[in-house]
Amino acid sequence: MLTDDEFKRFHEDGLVVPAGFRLSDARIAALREGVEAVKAANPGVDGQRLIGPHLAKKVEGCVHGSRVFMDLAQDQDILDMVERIIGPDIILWSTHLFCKEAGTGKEVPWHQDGQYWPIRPLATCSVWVAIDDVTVENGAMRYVPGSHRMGHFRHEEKNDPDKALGLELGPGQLDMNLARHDTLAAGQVSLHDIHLVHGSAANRSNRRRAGYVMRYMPSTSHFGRFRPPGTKANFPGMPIFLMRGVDRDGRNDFAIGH
Ligand SMILES: O=C(O)CCC(=O)C(=O)O
Repeated sequence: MLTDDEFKRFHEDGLVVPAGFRLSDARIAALREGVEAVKAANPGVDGQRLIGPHLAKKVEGCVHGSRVFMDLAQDQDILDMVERIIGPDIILWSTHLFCKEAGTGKEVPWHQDGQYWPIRPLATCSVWVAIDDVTVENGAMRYVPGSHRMGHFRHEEKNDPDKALGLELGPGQLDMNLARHDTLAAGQVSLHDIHLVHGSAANRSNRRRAGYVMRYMPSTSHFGRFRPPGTKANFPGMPIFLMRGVDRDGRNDFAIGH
C-alpha cells in the first residue's frame, strides 16, 4: 500500500498521501453517518473537539462514539501502512474527529503534535482520513514539508476563542510560505509525523470539511498518562489498544479506561 517512493516521501516531507489507497463509497457513507451519530450524541461539543469517537464506552474528556470509527482504526490495509512507518508493534492511543462546519469551522493554529502528548520517546504516525472532499477553500490541513526534521519549535499558550487549539507555534521560527495544502478527495488518507508543523485555515466555504484522525504509536514508546503543560486532555484515563504485536516497552497499561 505504501510504495518505496511514498515511504521516502514520508521521511523527507513528514507527510504522504498513499496514491493506491481510497475508501469505498459505502465506507465513506458509513463514516458520514457516524459523524452525524457522534454529533447527535454529543450536543454542545465543538465539532473540532470530538475526541475519541472510536470509544464505545463513555470516557471522561472523550465523546460518545460510534462503532464505525473503531472499525476503521482496525482496517488491516491502514495498519499495514502504519506498520511500514512505525514497525510491527502498534498501539492505537487516540482518535479525533475534526468536523469543520461550512462557514463556521475554526482555524487550527500552526503546531507540532508532540507538544501536547505524554508519549516517551515521542513517536506517533497520524492517519488523517478525508470524510468529505477536502480543498483549500474548506480548510484543508496545511503543513511545512521537512519541518519534522527541525526539532522542537517554541509554542505559546494563546487560548484564542477563534482557534480550535489553545497552544500555537510562536512567530518567526519558520517560513510559512513553504507550506503546502493536504488536499484530498473523500476516502483518501494522509499519514503525518508527530513533529510535523501543521494546522488549517477556517472554513469560509459553504461545504463541510470532516476529517477523522487515528493516532498510532509504536509500543517501543511509553504512553505516560501525564498532562503536558497547556493540555486538558484526559491522558491519565484514556484507554489504549494494542492493534498488532506486543508491548515492547512493557509499561503500557491496556486496562485503564476499558
Ligand atoms: O484537521 C485539522 O484541521 C488539523 C488536524 C491536526 O492538527 C492533526 O491531525 O494533528
